[in-house]
Amino acid sequence: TTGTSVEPKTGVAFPTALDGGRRLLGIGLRKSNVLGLKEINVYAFGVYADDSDVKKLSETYGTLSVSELKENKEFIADVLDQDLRMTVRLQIVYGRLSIRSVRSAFEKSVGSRIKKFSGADNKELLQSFTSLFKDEYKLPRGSVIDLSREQGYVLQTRIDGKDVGCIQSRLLCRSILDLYFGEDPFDRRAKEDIQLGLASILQN
Ligand code: DAO
Ligand code: DAO
Repeated sequence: TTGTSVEPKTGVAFPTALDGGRRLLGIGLRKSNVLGLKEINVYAFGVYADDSDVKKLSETYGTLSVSELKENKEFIADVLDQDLRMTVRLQIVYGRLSIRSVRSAFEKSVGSRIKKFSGADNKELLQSFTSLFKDEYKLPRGSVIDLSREQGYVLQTRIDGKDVGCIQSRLLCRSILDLYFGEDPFDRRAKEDIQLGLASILQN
């Protein structure tokens, strides 16, 4: 049976599993500083993974215990980089988000990861994604954005269940997931839960 898990600071609820069976690993909060003055909660997020895909890593890591896996950097790096189906669900909390601010935040956050992993700016890759953000889209409080890595490193984006586009890029998939459970994540507590969740899948 599917329950929900609630992000405590915002009250936003996430289903513990998505259609197709992806399981919730952890939830957290993306904040932002407006002009360095006021901190706002921008969105709550939940990270989901397909169990059977994560289990493919058991050949490499299956002999490790949950606590060893939790600390294992190669394991997390493989989950970030391998062709495993995952979804990050964002639920907008901030009520005055403009597409322009989404675009510029994205260029900063995802752009810095693309540069970190590839050593280059890859402006075309960034633009191929931000060009999906049409100016007429609205993201009012409560909007749900699903960013999914589908088989073959296809990044699929849905807004309120509606497909807005797919981009095939291993680098882009990894760069987006890195925001949530990479080296410098938006929410450290969430990353710990995600690591524990991933480790538990392997030990089941
Ligand atoms: O509009 O004044 C403002 C501040 C907005 C902060 C924007 C942060 C955007 C984060 C990306 C949201 C992705 C859905
Ligand atoms: O939080 O800095 C961040 C980046 C989050 C990824 C944002 C993707 C937003 C895609 C939806 C755009 C819809 C117009």
